[in-house]
Amino acid sequence: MPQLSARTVADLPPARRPLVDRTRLVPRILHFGLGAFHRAHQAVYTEIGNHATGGDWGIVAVAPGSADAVRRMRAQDCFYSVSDKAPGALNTRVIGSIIEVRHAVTDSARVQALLASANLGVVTLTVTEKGYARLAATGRLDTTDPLIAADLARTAAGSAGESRPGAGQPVSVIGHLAFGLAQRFRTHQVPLTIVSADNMAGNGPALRQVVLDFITSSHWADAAPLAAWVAASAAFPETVVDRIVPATTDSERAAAAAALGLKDAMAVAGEPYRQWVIEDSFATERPPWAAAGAEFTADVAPHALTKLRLLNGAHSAIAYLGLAAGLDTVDQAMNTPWGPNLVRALAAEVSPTLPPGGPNPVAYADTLVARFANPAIRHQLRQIASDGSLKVPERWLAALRQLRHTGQPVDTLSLALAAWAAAMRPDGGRRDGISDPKANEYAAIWAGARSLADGIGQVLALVGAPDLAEDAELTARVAARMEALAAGGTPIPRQGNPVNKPGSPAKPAPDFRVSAGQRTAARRGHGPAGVIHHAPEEEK
Ligand code: CS2
Repeated sequence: MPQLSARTVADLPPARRPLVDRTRLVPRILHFGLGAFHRAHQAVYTEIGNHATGGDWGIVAVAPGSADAVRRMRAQDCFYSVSDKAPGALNTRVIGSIIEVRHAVTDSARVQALLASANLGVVTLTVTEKGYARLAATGRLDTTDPLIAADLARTAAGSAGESRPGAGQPVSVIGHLAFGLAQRFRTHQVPLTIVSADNMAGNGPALRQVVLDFITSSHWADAAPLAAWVAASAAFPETVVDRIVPATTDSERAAAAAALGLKDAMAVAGEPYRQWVIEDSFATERPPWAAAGAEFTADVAPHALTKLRLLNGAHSAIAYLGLAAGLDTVDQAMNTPWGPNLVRALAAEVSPTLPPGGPNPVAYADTLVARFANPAIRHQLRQIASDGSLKVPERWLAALRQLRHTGQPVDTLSLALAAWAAAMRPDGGRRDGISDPKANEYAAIWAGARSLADGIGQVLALVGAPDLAEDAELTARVAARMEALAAGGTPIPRQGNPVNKPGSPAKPAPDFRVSAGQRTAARRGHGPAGVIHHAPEEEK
């Protein structure tokens, strides 16, 4: 079978071909993170927006980690397909909005040249929480992170506050942004808009902070005026992105090939749903994303916190509880009695922490139940369970802190924390395939913990929540949940669950335990869960 490429794409039927003629696009967006999520989200918005408006916004996508995706994209002239997977229906189309791919390390000079170019107005990022190199406790830049430390050392290469060409090009994402902004400041001073599309509360301000921290920690003689210019002239809008796009499986690549009649090593598949809410605070012209359905708004926080605490929060809870129950994918968990109940119980529990102006939490949870149950999407629990040390604080701990301050119930979050803490123990059972930058620290904690509650406290302190670590009632409660889980089951909390009408006697909650029969039923009709062929991509 021939491979997807500039030559073969021309022979596809119109319904499978890109919407936009690639030759009219120019590099106007630089994107960090070449993972499945970007390819199925921002690249699609850009494609549809260009089509709707006649725009010429081309994306240069930079892979921060492995160069493997760069090679595979280049082999097919940067074309790849996106399959929308509704239950029982598959729609596959080639996307052409990525016009060039680069590797952050080996193509650093080209990435810097683009960042310095006055024609480039927008930078976007999907580099996962890890890519920001933030300190867990403060959110400030971790200047001891090896990539950051090396890039900071490179700022000493030029004596007069300049990064001489070739004297030391940056390799980290934050280093690239700071070096690029420095070049703009020292030349034309055209502003730049830098858009984080990662799952962090206040992702725009968080990014702004680490970029400014890099500049003020640099050896550049002009660091102070540069920082002042960045603070005044660069925009870091907050955004919330949403689309469930698991790592592509071999069977999804095969389905894409069958639909196209062409091999596509970079095929992605996701749910049909997509959403993008963007703070309307650009320093430069906006790409035509609104024409593709993105919503520009003054206040993103209610949307962002709802998505983070309900969707991502439920995802992580399902991941750790589902793995403990012997399941593999999110839709399997939604096929158990406890899956939908967990989503609704969590939504009810955290809803008091959400600012007004966002979606209705009960309706939102109902939508989540349907999205998570999509049998065409086999989202591996292990993928979601990875990097919990960075995800859990964003998804659960901020809400937990608020609820503890106001003395409100935290039963569901306690259960979720117990499943997470248990999964991070060296004897945590089905841990294979779960990666976490703090894995060694977890192992050391559990090797020396005096008790379960002590271990939980240490884990909470490790991920930046020393206040919660000192909450003895909380750690005791989580420890009790861990014991119940180890004993084979614990109920999903009933309290606050919207399935129980106010005033009516609480319905008995389904038992969390999943019997072998239920597990078989949950998996029925799915066949093997799908093999992740390539190592999970570093970028989401
Ligand atoms: C997931 C997210 O992998 C994960 O941790 O929770 O990637 C989730 O699928 C997306 O944020 C949905 O928009």
